[in-house]
Amino acid sequence: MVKQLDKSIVKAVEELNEDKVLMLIKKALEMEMEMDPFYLLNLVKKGMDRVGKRYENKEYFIADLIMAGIIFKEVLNIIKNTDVFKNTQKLFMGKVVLGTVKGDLHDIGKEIFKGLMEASGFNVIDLGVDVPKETFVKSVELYRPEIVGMSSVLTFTVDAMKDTVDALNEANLRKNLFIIVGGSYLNQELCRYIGADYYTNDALKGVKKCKEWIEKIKNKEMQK
Ligand code: B12
Repeated sequence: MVKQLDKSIVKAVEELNEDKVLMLIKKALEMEMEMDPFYLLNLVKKGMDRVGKRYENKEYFIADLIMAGIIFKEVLNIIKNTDVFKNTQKLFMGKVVLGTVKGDLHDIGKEIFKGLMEASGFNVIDLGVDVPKETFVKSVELYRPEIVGMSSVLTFTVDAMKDTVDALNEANLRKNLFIIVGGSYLNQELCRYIGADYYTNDALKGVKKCKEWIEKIKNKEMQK
């Protein structure tokens, strides 16, 4: 039953059948015990990857990518009402400056990371999409966050990430600042090239790493 529902969700996303996707997601959430919101997000992501493949194969066009984006945002709106995205313990962990880098308009991954960080008690300063390095630098000067998060899913915007890290270094803002980058194409080698502290293709892993960083800073301060 559950496996069938999994397949139906991935397929409905791939076919860009908005009504069916939303109906199935609501149905899956009602089955609480069996479907956790993360698992559901991953199913939708799987469907999105297939949309991407169809776009590469020229079966789908830009309008279809736009539709895929709309569907994912609607799913996210539903899932954001679940406990996974709520700061139920009213924690305050620290500040994060977050944005999708210059040249890139994709924001779904960023929104997922933002929602999860807020649920974990972080104050997220969201700079939006297509964010120039200068805006990152100014925001770090202004808000003094413990973490900078950058998102990019277009391979050709990797240099925008590198340039942003370089600009933060040049502005002498790197001390005690953890830089985390996220995006589907990133890997260890690119992370080194960019000069970030950590990369991930998984928002949840990113949140875990950010929490570890905050713990590290707190421990350091206690030892002073
Ligand atoms: C929807 C979509 C769009 C929508 C985006 C809508 C929106 N609001 O975001 C629109 C229509 C705008 C779009 C436009 C384009 N797109 Co597009 N798009 C997609 C699609 C289908 C889904 C992307 C997505 O949201 N995935 C789901 C999210 C959840 O995944 P994610 O972003 O990877 O995020 C996860 C992790 O990476 C991580 N993460 C992400 N960011 C961060 C940040 C931090 C700090 C952390 C810790 C983690 C983290 O967490 C997330 C969940 O775990 C992909 C295909 C695909 N396979 O991804 C193509 C894709 C990314 N697009 C592509 C292309 C080519 C384009 C265009 C250039 C098309 C064109 N000719 O105009 C334009 C570029 C516009 C621009 N300048 O940005 C290519 C990129 C290829 C490449 N080599 O770079 C892809 C891969 C399609 C393909 N297979 O060809 N697109």
